[in-house]
Amino acid sequence: MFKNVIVKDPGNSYVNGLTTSDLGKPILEKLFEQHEKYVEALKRCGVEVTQLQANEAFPDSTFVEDTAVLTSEFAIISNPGAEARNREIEEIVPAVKKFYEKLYYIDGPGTLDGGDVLQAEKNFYVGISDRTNEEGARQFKEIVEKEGYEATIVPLKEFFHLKTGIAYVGENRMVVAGEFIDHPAFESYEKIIIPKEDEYSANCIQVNDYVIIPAGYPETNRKLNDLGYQTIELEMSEFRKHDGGLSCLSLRF
Ligand code: CIR
Repeated sequence: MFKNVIVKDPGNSYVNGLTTSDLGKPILEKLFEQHEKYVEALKRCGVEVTQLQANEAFPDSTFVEDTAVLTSEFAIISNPGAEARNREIEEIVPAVKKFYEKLYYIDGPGTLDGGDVLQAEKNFYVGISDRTNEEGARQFKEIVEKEGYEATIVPLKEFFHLKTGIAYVGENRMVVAGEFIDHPAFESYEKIIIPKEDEYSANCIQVNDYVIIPAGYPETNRKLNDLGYQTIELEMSEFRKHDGGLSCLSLRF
């Protein structure tokens, strides 16, 4: 069960953030409304929400997931791989320290974005991407192994972050898309396969009794409902314009 989440409001500078998509300029009014609905959905899942204020100096800082990896016992502060985002950790450290005594850090030259880390019970999967380098993944693996977890390093071929294309929804089940559908690292899991046209919905989050999914993917919704999951659908258009998904907007612990 998750008891807490940390989120951070998006600011007006969000429009100046990083993106690889050609989906157009984010509309701030819609962005703020979508973020509010996200926070409401988390509260409905029964978690306590720590809501950090927007920081206009860091346009992408609403994507808090990239700044840390939080487990039930310890926290790892990441070292975000995009230069423009690296100092986002300065405001996350004090927020995380309110909950954790045991903090680890990924140090340069290692880089790691939390979006490249997937936890499934006692197993971690760490993507090597444009943001997470081998040294960052190695440091992460060393830390979690010391803490009694296993870690598998997964070099990415196409996805932006590891969790762009995969989610763990409990009960040994993964939601998988693209390069992860047949990936040997995930072969021991039962899989909910997401086809190319619905790929964005592979980034969903299980929070206690619910799975939160992006709106507009009835097939993904149906697959989850058929397996007995209760779902909450959320509009994500303005986050998607800047390569963001549901998992990116919170740290859940
Ligand atoms: C970035 O390029 O860093 C942001 N515009 C999007 C980050 C998305 N985060 C994630 O997938 N964990």
